[in-house]
Amino acid sequence: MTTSSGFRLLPEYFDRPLQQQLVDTLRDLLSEAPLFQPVMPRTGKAFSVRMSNCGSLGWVSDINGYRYQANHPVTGKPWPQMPDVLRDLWHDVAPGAPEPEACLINFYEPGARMGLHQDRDEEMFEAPVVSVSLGDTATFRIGGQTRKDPTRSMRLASGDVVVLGGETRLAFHGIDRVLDGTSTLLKNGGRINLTLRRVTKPSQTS
Ligand code: MD3
Ligand code: FE
Repeated sequence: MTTSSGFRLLPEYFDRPLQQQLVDTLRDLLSEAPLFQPVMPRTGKAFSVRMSNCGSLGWVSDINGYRYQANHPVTGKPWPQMPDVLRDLWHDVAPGAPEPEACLINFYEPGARMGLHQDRDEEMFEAPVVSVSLGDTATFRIGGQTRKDPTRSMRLASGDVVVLGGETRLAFHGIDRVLDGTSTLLKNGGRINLTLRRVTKPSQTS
């Protein structure tokens, strides 16, 4: 098992027709596994982002904490399968990494944001996180491994893929804002972000 290779931005990895196909695929998927409203552990304060997942595991946040689980928190059903187009992306940009288990689907309405945080609910950090942006452009902020490290800002546009491996895997990051009217992909505006992850340590074989 290999991996790592810091931060990679692949601008417009998906061209417009493929973005449209992805949105169509996501529409079907979200009818099976509807967006839910996550809340912060302890405080119960709602996120401004709504979420769903596909793959064998999904990330959820509720009053009790953050965790990965096999079932949708509202319907109780298993998450839908990860579409082939996302598996193919993973194999292309994370060759040699164990198979992805979770794809978190974040939906940002105009005005939604995501505060600076680290992603550390997974059991392994050797595999990268792979992100796909669809719809309106977002201002993305990324810093270092501690909250006080300096941050830089960049734009993520529709079709862009980001691969976060190596030391950037544990970097603080967030979405400052979604820029209204910057894409025509989603009829009612807003932004979708997909994050593909390996959650569990692969079992030793051979
Ligand atoms: C940098 N999502 O779901 S994607 C998240 O656009 C999340 O919805 C943002 O942060 C979004 O946890 C950012 C780009 C991204 C994803 C994972 C990272 C950047 C990352 C993990 C480590 C460092
Ligand atoms: Fe994150």
